Amino acid sequence: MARPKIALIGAGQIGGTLAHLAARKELGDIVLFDIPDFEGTAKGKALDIAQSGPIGGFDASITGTSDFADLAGVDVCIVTAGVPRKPGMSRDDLLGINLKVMKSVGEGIKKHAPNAFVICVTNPLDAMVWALREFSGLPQNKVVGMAGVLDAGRFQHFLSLEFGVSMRDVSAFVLGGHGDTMVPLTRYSTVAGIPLPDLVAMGWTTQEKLDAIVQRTRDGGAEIVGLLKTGSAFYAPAASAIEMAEAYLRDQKRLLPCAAYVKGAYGLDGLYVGVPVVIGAGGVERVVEIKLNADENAMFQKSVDSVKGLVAACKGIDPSLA
Ligand code: A3D
Repeated sequence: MARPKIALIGAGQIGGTLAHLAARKELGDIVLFDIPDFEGTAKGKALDIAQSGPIGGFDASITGTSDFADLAGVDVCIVTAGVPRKPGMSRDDLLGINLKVMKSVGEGIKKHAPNAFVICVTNPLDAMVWALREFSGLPQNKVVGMAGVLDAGRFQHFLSLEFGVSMRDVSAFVLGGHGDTMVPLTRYSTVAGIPLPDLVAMGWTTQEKLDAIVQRTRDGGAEIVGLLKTGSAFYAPAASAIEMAEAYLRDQKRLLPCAAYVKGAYGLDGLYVGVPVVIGAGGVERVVEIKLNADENAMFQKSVDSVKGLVAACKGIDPSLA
């Protein structure tokens, strides 16, 4: 059987890290794609990673290109093409420029990789994954956005610091859009199965500290943008997208928070937003609808409204989406 083929659209900070992680995990052969001006970057990173194979003990074909035709036969496509934030910018400030990028990439995928499972990472995430799906015309269950795995990872990390326990024993649950309105769900987040509200009652932390951790999670991306000054986070975003790609390629049936197309569940009538989903060989195989209490539902609805606003803005910019 042929090895899976993975295309990474955008050979920047996340794209390069994705290529390295995918190669180290031997997920398949890798094509790193960028625009013609950055074809050298794609080819250079591909060559550099390939040369680390004999040292790191992995084997994969890794090539760089700016030709969409090289996407033929791709099984998984991870899209990071576009521009990242600079200090002081919100993710939503990227909308106009990255929408044009989604159009070019979506049309390329439609023509050359129509059978791929597509994971979008480009911001503002929930609107860009919707636009990418529209431009590519792929089935909704084959196009998904990465945000929740990263947001949950950030939440888990901060919780493990607060409790002084291994990150492995912390499980976190987030819902909603990727942005200031994301909804970290403390009730469904646990340390070795003990829900966070119980840990507050047990005196492991206080509600105030927990609230501060929730806020730091929401601001997790901005904290890193402020430190880096020249771009945004890329190691953890890449690791998160690889986890989703692996779930699909290895039919793992992982239950992961992703920006998925929701129609019917959560009272939504066709919107990409962060919800728990099962990812396996069928792509997004199931949207998991959990019961929300009144407070959680209010936060989720706020997030949904903000995503709807961004989708409307996309339609305003590009009439072909209306
Ligand atoms: P960066 O290092 O600038 O890489 C982006 C690459 O995309 C560059 O190499 C560009 O040349 C390339 N590019 C631009 N236009 C096109 C095009 N039309 N076709 C193909 N390639 C193109 O950015 P990055 O890797 O740090 O971030 C990439 C994106 O991910 C940005 O939009 C970030 O905001 C976003 N991001 C999302 C998250 C989420 O959790 C959702 C986290 C971190 C970053």
